[in-house]
Amino acid sequence: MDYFLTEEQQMIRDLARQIAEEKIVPVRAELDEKNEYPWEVIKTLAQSDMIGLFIPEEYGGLGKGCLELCIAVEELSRACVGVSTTYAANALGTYPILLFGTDEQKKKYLPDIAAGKRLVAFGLTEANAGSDAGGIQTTAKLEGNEYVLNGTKQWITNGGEAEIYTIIAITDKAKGPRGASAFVVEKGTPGFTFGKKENKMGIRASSTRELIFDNCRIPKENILGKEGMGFIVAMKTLDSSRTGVGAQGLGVAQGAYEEAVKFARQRHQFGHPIISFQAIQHMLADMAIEIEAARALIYSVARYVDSGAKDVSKPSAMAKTFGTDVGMKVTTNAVQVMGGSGYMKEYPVEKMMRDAKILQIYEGTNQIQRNVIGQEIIKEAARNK
Ligand code: COS
Repeated sequence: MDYFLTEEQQMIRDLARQIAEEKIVPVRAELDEKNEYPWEVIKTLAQSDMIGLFIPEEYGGLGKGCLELCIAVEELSRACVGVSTTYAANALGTYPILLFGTDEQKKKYLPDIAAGKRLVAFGLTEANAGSDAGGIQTTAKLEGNEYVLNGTKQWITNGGEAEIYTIIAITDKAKGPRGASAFVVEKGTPGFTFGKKENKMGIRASSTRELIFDNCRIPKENILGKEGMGFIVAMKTLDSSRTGVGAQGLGVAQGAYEEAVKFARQRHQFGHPIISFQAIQHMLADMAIEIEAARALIYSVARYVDSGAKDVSKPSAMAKTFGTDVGMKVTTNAVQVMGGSGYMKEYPVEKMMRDAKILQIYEGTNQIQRNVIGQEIIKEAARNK
């Protein structure tokens, strides 16, 4: 299929693929086994200007949009979702600054982020606030010229490794979700520490930690947007990033499919390569259809986002849900095509299947995405009545 990518978009895809093949594929199993953060890959991505892909040129980035970011994420995910999570979570953490930061805040943080000098993490989730993002309990109280943060964020990607954290905290308890605000907190600020690194089923190259705020004082200028806008900052951030999660599902599906095809050509049973059997061909055909459908949807949504469309909640939730459901289905079927070999760590598909699972869970479970889509359907129906 030809998606009519521009020459520049093709160059981004080729560069991301080259980095994935040369720098990620050789080390992915070891990073997974050792639960090790991919600093070497991050350095390469930074040197190749890939980290600043989506950051405007005036702040040192390449000024590209959602489609280019999705293409890069897809290629990295084709090799390793642990690495692509690290890369994509950096964009997730940056969106609150990009979307809601003042020019001063952007000048302060974005050039270092674009250069890959300082990584970013997004802190919304808490022990008692996962799907119910409005239920966060971390507080930020204004005292003189400072906000004082107290509370614990859970399961934060890039936690501990990132230097810059965009944090959602409650400034006015009485107002519920409308009493939330967004802040930038820098690593090293007194009162800000990290919990243990989580031991996960998949995406083990990425780090996931608690962020602990114990009377952590930050300058009041670190607020993003105004007091009370935190929930909207979080929702708009997730609207911006979810298409990229769909691209992770697409990439891991593509990687697993290629492994399954390669294996099915080599593996002989009953005197023939197993790819000659209709049972296998039908499985591969379904995988190919699902991958192409996911790519068509994700690229279209990304182009829609890049058109400057105002409300992208529904399409980005669709791209996230479909892309990641395809990721899970195709990786599972790749293991099935490869049988016992697919289940062994000698082949990459068992890791791909473990990695794919989180994509249906993080940045809003696929059930929450369907709720978001459902709410939009209700609104559209009311408008068209
Ligand atoms: N853009 C702008 N505004 C939005 C919005 C969006 N995408 N989504 C919701 N809002 C607004 C609503 O319009 C509403 O505004 P008003 O109070 O003015 O009416 C407000 O935010 C609250 O919205 P809602 O009532 O829908 O909030 P809920 O508490 O019911 O939660 C869901 C909505 C479930 C969609 C939200 O909590 C969510 O996305 N949860 C998943 C969180 C997540 O992705 N976590 C992953 C961790 S981050 S990696």
